Amino acid sequence: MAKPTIIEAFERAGQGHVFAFFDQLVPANQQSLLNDAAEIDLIEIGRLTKTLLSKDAAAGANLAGLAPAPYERRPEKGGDAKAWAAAKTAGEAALCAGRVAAFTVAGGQGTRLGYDGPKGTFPVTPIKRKTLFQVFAEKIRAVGARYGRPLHWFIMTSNANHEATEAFFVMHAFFGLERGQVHFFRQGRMPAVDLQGKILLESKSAIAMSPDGHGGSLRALDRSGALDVMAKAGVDILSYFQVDNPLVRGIDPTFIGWHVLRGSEMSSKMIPKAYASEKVGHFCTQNGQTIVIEYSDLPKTLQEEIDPVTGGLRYLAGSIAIHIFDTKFIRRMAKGGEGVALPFHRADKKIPSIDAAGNVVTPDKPNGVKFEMFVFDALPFAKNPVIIETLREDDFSPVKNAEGLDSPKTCTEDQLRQFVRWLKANGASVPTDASGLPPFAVEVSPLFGYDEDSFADAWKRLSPKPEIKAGLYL
Ligand code: UD2
Repeated sequence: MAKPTIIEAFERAGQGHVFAFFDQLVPANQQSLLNDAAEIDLIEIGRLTKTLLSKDAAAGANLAGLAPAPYERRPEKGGDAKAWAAAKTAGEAALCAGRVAAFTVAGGQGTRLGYDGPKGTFPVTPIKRKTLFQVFAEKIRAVGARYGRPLHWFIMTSNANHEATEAFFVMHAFFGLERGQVHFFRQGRMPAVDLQGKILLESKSAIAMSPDGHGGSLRALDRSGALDVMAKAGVDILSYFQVDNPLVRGIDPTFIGWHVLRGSEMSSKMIPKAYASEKVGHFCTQNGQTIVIEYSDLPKTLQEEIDPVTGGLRYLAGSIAIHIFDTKFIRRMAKGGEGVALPFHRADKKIPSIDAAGNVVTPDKPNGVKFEMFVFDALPFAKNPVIIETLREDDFSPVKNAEGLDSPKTCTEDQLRQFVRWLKANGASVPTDASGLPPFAVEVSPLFGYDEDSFADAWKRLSPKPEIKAGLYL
């Protein structure tokens, strides 16, 4: 049999070892190895190993001319109240016109949480133990009902969790959403390489492949046909959020309105960092462009630098991974072209693999490199990017770790505080401690109220008002 051309291409690229065991494999395994190989862009891998594995790459982020990025302050913090009100009106109009869809990136592995299964299937609410996916689904349903236009919801999965994610939605009848409104697609994969740039094998018949990062969502949205679905449905505004954050206002009219009124191609929310080393990205400017520098790339001195005018942190604006995209911008980024591409970041990892003799290697220190794209790296390519301030307590309480910071416990408590804030703002009396936490659990379904406005409306209609006590579920 003639040698498949793909094997020759790998040999020419210095990656012929990938097929070292090919002749020993049964035909089905040969095919699956060829399929893995077909996903790989050898030119891209060649470029990445040259640039990211070089000594210069270890120098870290370029900090020349870096400054904190400007952002729109909230009205109560000195921002322009009229502009915020106008944004809300514009955002509501976009929702009524059916221009908005929701987008959740859910391709991550959830390793830090130690949870086996798609992260979106993790239960988070205090009483009903609704999963992350159910919370988002109910918010999206409720927004659609409020503005009279059901929203499409796009969910990016990975090879590892795609089937399980779809099956979960089927099992739960799509949480009351129309089946045709929920769209799943897989993100792309990248091969891991060893420290010399050689592609690693997971087994004799499989390449060590891993998800290409949430930045891969832009090309996956294009490749999967999701952008075409949006175009057909008249959607040009895509609201992006992460699967780990049940507090997020996934669809926020005011944020949408800022995006629309500014003619922005990509907009982002910031929160003031709680402390200097908080693990969020930093909104900065450099050479007239807006960029995000990840916490791990910003030197400690800059993370801790004090602004002489405000007396607070100079690099205050934390990125909580909430963005809005113009769909034409996504298409442009996905197509790429001269100088238009998200960069890859290098992550050194312990990668289970086989060696040249075919023996299994279980490394105890990083033996290879994974390549990932970050979605916030699209910001410098966007026209008129706008960053708005949001309140942490209304937008951000992720579940990342099994214990301690950003854990199921802190997230449950933040949900409780939010429910109680809404109740109190509408005249109910609820005992709380100094942090706003009640001594018992209550829960508000997103279908009752998903933000302060929708809650206030539903509460007004409620007669008689219920007693606020342990176990109350609205
Ligand atoms: C991310 C941001 C950080 C901050 C924080 C807020 C990066 C590099 N850092 O940190 O700046 O905004 O979130 O919570 O993004 N995902 C995929 N496919 C992938 C990788 C990730 O879909 O290949 C999804 C994942 O399912 C999750 C989200 O992206 O929804 C964030 O992933 P993460 O947990 O790796 O991000 P983290 O916490 O390091």
